[in-house]
Amino acid sequence: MTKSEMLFERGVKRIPGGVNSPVRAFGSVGETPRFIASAKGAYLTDADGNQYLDYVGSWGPMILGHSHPAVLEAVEQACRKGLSFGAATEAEVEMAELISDIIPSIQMVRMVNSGTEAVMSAVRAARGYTGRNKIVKFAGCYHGHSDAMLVKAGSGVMTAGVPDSAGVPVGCTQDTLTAVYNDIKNVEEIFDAWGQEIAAVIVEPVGANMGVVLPEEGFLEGLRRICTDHGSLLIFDEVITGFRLSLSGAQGYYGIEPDLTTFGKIIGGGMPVGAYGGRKDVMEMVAPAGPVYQAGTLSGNPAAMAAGLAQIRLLRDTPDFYEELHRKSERLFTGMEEILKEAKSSYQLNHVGSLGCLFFTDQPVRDYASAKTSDTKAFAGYFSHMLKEGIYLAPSQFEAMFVSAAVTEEEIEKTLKAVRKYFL
Ligand code: KE4
Repeated sequence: MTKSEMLFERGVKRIPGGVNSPVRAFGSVGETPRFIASAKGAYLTDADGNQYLDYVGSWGPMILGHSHPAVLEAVEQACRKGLSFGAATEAEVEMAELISDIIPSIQMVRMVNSGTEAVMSAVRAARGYTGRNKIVKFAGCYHGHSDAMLVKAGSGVMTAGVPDSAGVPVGCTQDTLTAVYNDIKNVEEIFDAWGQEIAAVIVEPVGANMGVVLPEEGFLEGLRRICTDHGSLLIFDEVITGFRLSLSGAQGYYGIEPDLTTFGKIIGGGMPVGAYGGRKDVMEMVAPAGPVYQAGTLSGNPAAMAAGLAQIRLLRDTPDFYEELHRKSERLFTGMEEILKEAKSSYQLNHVGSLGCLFFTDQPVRDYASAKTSDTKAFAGYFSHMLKEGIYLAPSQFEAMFVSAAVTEEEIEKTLKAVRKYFL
């Protein structure tokens, strides 16, 4: 038995499914989850000493690669001063200033401890500010596991959302309406039916939880127009795209200004951090400035702020960081497209910046329904092949490839060689 197998066997006895987050169980790819012992640069090392070239990057945070010396140094220094005070610190002010100086739509920001918490709080702020209850989300977009977001689309625009998880009372989802990604007409129908009751639309500006699905021309612009016209707030969930697609995330990349934005992952540099922010008049509704309550013992934790500040400053100050990351990513993804073409495969590869996804379907993937036509068994076969070749992909067809700055040209060629070996 490998160490990972032994650890998994032990883990399942004491942890639900043996993991602390479901996707880590490798359930949809039929492999034993690899228990990771350490990581450096572009590589993970598992408990058996096997090395993998990492295209998950902890689901996004490790955009610089693992164990970046400047980030580790900043955290070590912060830890020596104490781990947590439950009191205001200079680092939190610096973090709020850094994020709001970089992103034009962010006038105020509140730190929390996860993307889930950021979304839950932003939705509450939007409801508090507008005095309305309904929220529109999109099928296939994932916004963390707060009750109101765990919803299955009700059939037709008139029906309220039904819970998509056990333990979620219908009362928590009845105000969540589900629309079709890239379908502005559907959003207009929902607003025709509920317009004055809709507090906000929340959207992943690039879908990255149904695999990678790009916003089509006019989609994000349409959401911006519709929200403005109806006095609803537009919330960009940039937990994945924030500081990834550009220094100003997807809103900078596509030039659309949301009213609120949620962050996670990259802003924590690998430590548990989330944040939500945006218009001052909305954020001043949040306690203790205003009547919308939200709190957190470890929000703005000093060690986590040190990691986030170090990482964001590196992204801001490294010349041509995003140009270089996108150039390498483009080489990888277009290289994969060429292999698919040579193999006369009709599989679909969606990519933007350092995010990409190979869909095992011959249909263009533009929303959740088309993503779901993918052959997940075929994906599992590809996943296992790549793992054997030492390439660590997200263990699910409906996740993204995350390219980090630590991946070199040689490693991209090594990846393409492994892809070629599978398809040709
Ligand atoms: P967390 O609570 O996991 O920090 O963030 C929730 C979240 C919110 N919004 C978006 C767009 C997200 O992608 C996420 C979390 N992403 C998943 C990966 N698809 C996290 C991986 C996991 O659940 O273990």
